[in-house]
Amino acid sequence: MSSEREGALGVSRRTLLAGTGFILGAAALPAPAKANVPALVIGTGYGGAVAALRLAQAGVDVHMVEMGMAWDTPGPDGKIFCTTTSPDHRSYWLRTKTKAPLNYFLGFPIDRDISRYTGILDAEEFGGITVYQGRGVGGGSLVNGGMAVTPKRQHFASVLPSVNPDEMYDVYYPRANAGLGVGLIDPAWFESTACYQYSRVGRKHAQRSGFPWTFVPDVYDWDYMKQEAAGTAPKSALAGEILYGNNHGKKSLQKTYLAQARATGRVTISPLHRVTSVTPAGGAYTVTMEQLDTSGNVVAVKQVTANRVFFAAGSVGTSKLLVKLKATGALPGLNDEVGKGWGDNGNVMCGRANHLWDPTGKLQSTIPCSGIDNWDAGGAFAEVAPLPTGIETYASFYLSITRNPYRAQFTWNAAAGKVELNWQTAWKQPSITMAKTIFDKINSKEGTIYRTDLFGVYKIWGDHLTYHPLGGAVLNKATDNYGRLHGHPGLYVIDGALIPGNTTVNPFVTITALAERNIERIIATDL
Ligand code: FAE
Repeated sequence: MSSEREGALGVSRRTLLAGTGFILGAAALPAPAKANVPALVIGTGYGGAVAALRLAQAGVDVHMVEMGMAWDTPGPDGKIFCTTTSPDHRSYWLRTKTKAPLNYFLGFPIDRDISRYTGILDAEEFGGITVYQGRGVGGGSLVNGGMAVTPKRQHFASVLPSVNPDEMYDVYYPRANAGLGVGLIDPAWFESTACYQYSRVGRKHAQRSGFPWTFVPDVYDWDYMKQEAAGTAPKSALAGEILYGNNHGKKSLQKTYLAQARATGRVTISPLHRVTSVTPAGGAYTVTMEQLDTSGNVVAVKQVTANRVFFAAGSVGTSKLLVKLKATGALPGLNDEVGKGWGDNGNVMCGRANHLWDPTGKLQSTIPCSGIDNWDAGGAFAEVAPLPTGIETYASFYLSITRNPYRAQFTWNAAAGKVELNWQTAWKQPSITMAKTIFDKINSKEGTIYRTDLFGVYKIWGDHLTYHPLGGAVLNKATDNYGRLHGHPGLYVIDGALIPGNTTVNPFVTITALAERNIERIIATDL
């Protein structure tokens, strides 16, 4: 990691060249600059990281293009990432005000002004929903809670109906879990540590109402968290870090798949480069990209020729690119499934107000470690989530993943020159109904009520957002059964866009495992 400080205009060119070995960042090159690469990966999240590592291990040189920053250089405060309690310019992607998922407290708005910067969390607004996504080298792994959940095998047919479950559960889920560094909290420590009192209260309430409660694995380094609690290591999960990055403890992709990919010597990365077009070029593809400064201005336009292009820009990023490229005639062979089958993984949030004799603790680890599983009976799996405010709130907070049936479509609005999503606000109602199968019962049993001060003035449900966008280029529909896009040999989708809207649990283990499966086949047969 470089010790060079980030200046007002962001990470220096020298730092990036040294830190990431990237080949396209040289602003001195005349624009458009031309280069040739065997394989180009758009995006550096889970799908992209798996593709890059496995291609490199197979001897293929890979270039990765990432619209967000490298996040490898400390800011003026000596830290790479800012906390949720003091968000600064690093927190949001090109916003002048924060847009916190939980945007009210005690009925008061908590969002604050920030300077516009290529920050780490994008709250991307469509007509009916705000979609939160990570921006930077590591994609969603930079901002997420690290909850690493493999769906129950009996539910897998509803997640990826065209994929053989045996190969997933015997080979690719284990491979993904190993590659990501997934682990479980020490159950004995869980029982004793102050920072999971909120989770123990969640368990007590779930079990008293007869719901199955379960530990949830995570990629956070649990031994490190014990050291945080003991005061022997700098705090991250215990200092309100999540959403805008964790300075310590979390095994993001930067520390796992991407570190391994770089170690092969075959992978280069261009941060702050946004792909805008991919067009056929005599058996290969011309990839056009804009280089951004840290205010979001385009400072150069570049073109690269690639033999193979992997779309790994995330469900929204990949879908937006493909829908635009099909509609504008750049990739005319794409089929009509492109843009379809998008879902929000049924995300909905709520809080419950506990009795004064049932505190959840003023110290709360930001890393959730448990959930309430009412999927089979009620269609909801609820994370027992933290409210790391630093004060006692007497609140229990939950993010539910539900069996929401609605699927939206991305379309190209030629007049506006942008891609739109037709998700409707009212489509969250089934998710609320399913979440209520858990929380109405708990409230009734405990004699408690819903919190109404967390998402607005007297608003119970956080139903305006998702953390888990899925679909838009669905496996075996927009692509073949291994992610090869129909109509354009050499183009692949390898991220959450492949998954048709729901994974029954948190999605990144499934995205990683599916990418492992698909890239193995692609390397064996296409290269
Ligand atoms: P993703 O990780 O989003 O990576 C796509 C990358 O492509 C990003 O780095 C983009 O900046 C980049 N990109 C997009 N467009 C372009 C372009 N045109 N040119 C260049 N680069 C581009 O995709 N999931 C879990 O399983 N457990 C959790 O605990 C969890 N918590 C979450 C908490 C939050 C706040 C959020 C936002 C998400 C959470 N998720 C969680 C979801 C998870 O992070 C997400 O499903 C994966 O990151 C999606 O992986 P992909 O590889 O599809």
